[in-house]
Amino acid sequence: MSIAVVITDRDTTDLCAHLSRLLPDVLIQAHPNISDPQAVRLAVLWAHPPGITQNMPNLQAVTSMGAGTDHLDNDPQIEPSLQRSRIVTAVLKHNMAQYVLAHLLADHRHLQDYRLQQHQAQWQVLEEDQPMPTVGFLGLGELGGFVADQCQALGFETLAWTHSSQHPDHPCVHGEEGLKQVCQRSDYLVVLLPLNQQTSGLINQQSLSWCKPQAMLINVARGAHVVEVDLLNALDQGLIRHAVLDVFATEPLPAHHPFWQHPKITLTPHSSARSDVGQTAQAIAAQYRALSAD
Ligand code: OXD
Repeated sequence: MSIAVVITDRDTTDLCAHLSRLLPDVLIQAHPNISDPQAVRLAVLWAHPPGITQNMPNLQAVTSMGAGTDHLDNDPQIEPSLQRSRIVTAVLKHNMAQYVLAHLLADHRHLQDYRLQQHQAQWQVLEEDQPMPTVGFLGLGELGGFVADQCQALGFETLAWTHSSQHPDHPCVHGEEGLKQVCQRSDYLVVLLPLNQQTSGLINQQSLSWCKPQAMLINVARGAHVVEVDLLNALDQGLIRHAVLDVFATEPLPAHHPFWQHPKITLTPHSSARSDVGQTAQAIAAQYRALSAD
């Protein structure tokens, strides 16, 4: 019995070593050295070559190494009969909340402006006595819900656009009218949706035109949620004030992409919420043990 670790965008030596310690009787095979594909019962996939599971005839389950599962959904050769899961560790959730709050608080508390004032030896309070801003969430799943909780704990108002679910602490709206409401009411609009046919291109000319001119967009989901040219136009026309982007249609972001130099864009290299190796290995081992117990 074996686990295949098919993760192509980072070194997996540590992860495999952790797994071997947790599951000493299980053969851990790391891509591209999968010498016994027949033995594989669980495949851990991230940025995997599509079709890779085709030659694992005894595969029972696939799991995404992260929160997103679009790479599983987009691989038509993953048999529908296979169990699918994902790995959302506590570290991943904390990192995501830290990332969103770091940008939100830096903006809300004028950190950049105070830094400029400091250079000019200027003493001026920028905070005004105003209601706390509203953070709108597109998507309120495991990650969105956690980040929304942290925002609320710091006094921000929250509002969420969900498919149909309600939440005890965060008001939720649905459908096109709901999307319009969230865009219209949010000072910060956080995208934390799964990527699928319904959500691809959701941040487009129309939804951006519903936003407040002072709104900040924070996309930590997938690049394909945003129609890039529409975002550039919206920023240039002042439909929104700023965009914080951690994910892009093409990653790494090509060297000549207009996002790099845009004064109203802050970007990071898909670094918002990485998980740690220890917790990831524990989660994979638990999924494997559950399979073997079936
Ligand atoms: C994830 C990611 O889906 O890091 O976990 O993008």
